Amino acid sequence: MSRSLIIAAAQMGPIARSEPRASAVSRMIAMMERAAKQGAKLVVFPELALTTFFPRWYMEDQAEIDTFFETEMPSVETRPLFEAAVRLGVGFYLGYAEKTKDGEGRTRRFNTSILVGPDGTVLSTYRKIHLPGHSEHEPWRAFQHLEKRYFEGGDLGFPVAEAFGGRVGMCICNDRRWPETFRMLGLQQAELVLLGYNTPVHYPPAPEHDHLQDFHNHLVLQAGAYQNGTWVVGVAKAGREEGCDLIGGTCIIAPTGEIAAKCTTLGDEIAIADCDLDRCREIQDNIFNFKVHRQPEKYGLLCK
Ligand code: ING
Repeated sequence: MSRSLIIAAAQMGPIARSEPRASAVSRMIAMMERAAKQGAKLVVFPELALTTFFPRWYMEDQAEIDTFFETEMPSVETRPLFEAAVRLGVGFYLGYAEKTKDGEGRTRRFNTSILVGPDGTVLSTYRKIHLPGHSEHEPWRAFQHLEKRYFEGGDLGFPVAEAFGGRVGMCICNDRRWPETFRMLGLQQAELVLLGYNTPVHYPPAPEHDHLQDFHNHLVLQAGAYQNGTWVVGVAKAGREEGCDLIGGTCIIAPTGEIAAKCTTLGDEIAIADCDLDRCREIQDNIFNFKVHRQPEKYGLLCK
């Protein structure tokens, strides 16, 4: 019996700055219900899926910035999503801005994702490690990208959890561009890597690459999948959000690097694939059999 898992990538169109979390949550529940009708057991939502992508603005008032963060999960507004998951017997990946207190009572802020089981429990938490953009106001840019200002770098490493019958890892947006992300998960035998992203078409430091954003998105997802023999699900917050065009390109990639399913719009849309986790063996036991072929003693520079 193969370990097949029907997965839905649930792309979201724009979320307006004024859009209440309840609205984003009801959009997600609608997609979760459609996915469940098609047999999906796991639904993947985008990065920062509860609000508009607020790092595009320079803000100084911490109280205003904090309106985009969640201080509990689930919260009153997100509980309906957890309840829908239990009702439908479906798990999900959710990206959101996490505001929390650490052991010493200090306030911490992360760009976070969670993996939630069909019983509504949080199975795994990840905090974004590669924060792109800048930390000071740069008015020359058409829009800001202040993730380095509003978030701290993740402190949970790259966890892989036993879930949904396989080994499931997570990352977030810019993480996908770094081969180290996928290799850290691959070295833990990940069979499924879930990630959400908010990727503007326009990249102010190199506008000559704007036309390559969709190509680079699939390039890194397909490479990450193939070079580590894992399924990869990449889910966009897409479309023109508060005047900023975000790419779509939501897709499910097989361990061979092939695109198994993808979205074709820039709105709320699900793409579904039947993911046989045993197919990871085709790659992990052969071309990328790390034990047999990998030469870590030659890679010292990688961790300098
Ligand atoms: N967004 C973008 C990403 O890495 C970016 C930032 C855009 C980097 C375009 C390079 C080019 O997809 C987030 N949220 O990381």
